Amino acid sequence: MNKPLTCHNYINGQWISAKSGKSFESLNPANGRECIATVPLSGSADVQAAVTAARQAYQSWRLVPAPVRSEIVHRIGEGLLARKKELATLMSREMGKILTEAQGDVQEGIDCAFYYAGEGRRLFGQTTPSELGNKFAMTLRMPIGVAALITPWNFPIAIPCWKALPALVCGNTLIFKPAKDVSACATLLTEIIAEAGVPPGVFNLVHGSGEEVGQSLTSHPEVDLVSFTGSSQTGAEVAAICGRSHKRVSLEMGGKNAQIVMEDADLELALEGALWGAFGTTGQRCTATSRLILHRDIKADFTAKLLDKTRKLRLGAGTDPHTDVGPLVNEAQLKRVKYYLEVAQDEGVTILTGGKQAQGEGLDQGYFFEPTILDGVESQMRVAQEEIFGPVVSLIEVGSFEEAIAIINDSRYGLSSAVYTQNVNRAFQAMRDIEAGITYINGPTIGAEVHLPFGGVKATGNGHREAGTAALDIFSEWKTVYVDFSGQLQRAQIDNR
Ligand code: TXE
Repeated sequence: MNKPLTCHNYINGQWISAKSGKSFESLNPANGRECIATVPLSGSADVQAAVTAARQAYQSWRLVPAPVRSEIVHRIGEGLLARKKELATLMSREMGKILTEAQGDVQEGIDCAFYYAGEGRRLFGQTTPSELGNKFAMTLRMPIGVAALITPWNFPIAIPCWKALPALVCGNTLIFKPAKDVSACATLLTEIIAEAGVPPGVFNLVHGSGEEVGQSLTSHPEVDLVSFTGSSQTGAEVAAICGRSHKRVSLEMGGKNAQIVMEDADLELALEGALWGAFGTTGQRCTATSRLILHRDIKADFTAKLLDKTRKLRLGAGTDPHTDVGPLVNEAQLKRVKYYLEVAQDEGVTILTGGKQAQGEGLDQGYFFEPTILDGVESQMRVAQEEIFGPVVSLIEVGSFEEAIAIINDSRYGLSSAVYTQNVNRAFQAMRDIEAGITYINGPTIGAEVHLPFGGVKATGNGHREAGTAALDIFSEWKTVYVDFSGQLQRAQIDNR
């Protein structure tokens, strides 16, 4: 076991402990006895210090030209690249995802940095003719102010980068509140951001719980914007608080993503997609495949093959290169998945494989759950409607393409979706008719790229999109500017009629 790290808050360019002097431990989910880091248990006094620093820094940061801000973001990308292996190993130990996926998580942060570094030289507005003579009209992107970034544990580097990097390029100052389970990863990311030359107060890190630090941030009158990723329940609470105080709030929440496999699909391809979508990251992705909607003509064949492949998946610590499926992130997630297996049994579902906590050598001290396939699931059942967030996939049989589309849309969520078919007409109908922010044709429900918008409809989001140029709309306000060079009063809609 490695010696535990000692994490600090990062406020106004200083690494400091919580004012309370209290701390908590971040544990290895593959071995709950191993402490990865001791972390400050912060409270509202620490939030206040961070908000004061961010408010003050905002006055100068907003005036730094965006291309200069984006050079710093570029250096963050270089820092992430240089420490990719170190970050991925730490992530694998602290959060449990397997090394290759942890490297992918860091790579997403790197891609994000280099992408937004470029955006700093664009941040395009519009110029457009005025309806009046000798008058000029244009739009400019303005920063919003102090932004709180509240992030979950499932993408410890990628999600904070998705938020922080466009927010910095747009000229905001930030307070980062990571999930407690990934405090060490958040600290290392902050170290990289600080070393890239972000001025004191522009980027602040406050560790601690959602109830204390998260709520203090969302209700603080001098926080102008909250960007949140997490559960739909917490997201709704955050949105209610922000709504009352007129804060901008962007929410990226749960999913109940489905993959449709039609009778004309390339079955081997669909199988690989299903396996990766359902069990990658131990099913703990907001875009994970938790429903497989299978045409009755291929269901038996597909299910038999899926079962065979699922049974061969090797469970273990994410740091072991032979592992296919790592642990769940913490005890609460393990309890949640176990609870849904009880629900499945009450609903009369057949458990084809898995269904229980995994036992065996190397597994007993961790939060491991066997990859699970539920059969005979009907769309209105709770296991088909509620986000489980674990290695559990439900099989739903359909008799037609229309039925498959109706079932995929029979959800309060609408994040990702996938359709496997060789029929181009069906592919285009799916793109048009599926109620989701993302649709993959002949690819699994996971696999977002940083230059395209990411987010969902219904209870998944609140209309915003992360990544791509869409993220700039979260972190900036439009200002419309008119310049009248006629030297006289010109009344729009009146003097030119
Ligand atoms: O999420 P929370 P949890 C879903 C998934 C999972 C469930 C619970 O279904 O099983 O949520 O996970 C902070 N005010 N997703 O409990 O509570 C919290 O500290 C302000 C899907 O981890 O939503 C953390 O930093 N902040 C999701 C962040 O919010 C608060 C990824 C998310 O925590 C707060 C994670 C409050 N009152 C979980 N309470 C996805 N979309 O990928 C908590 N937080």
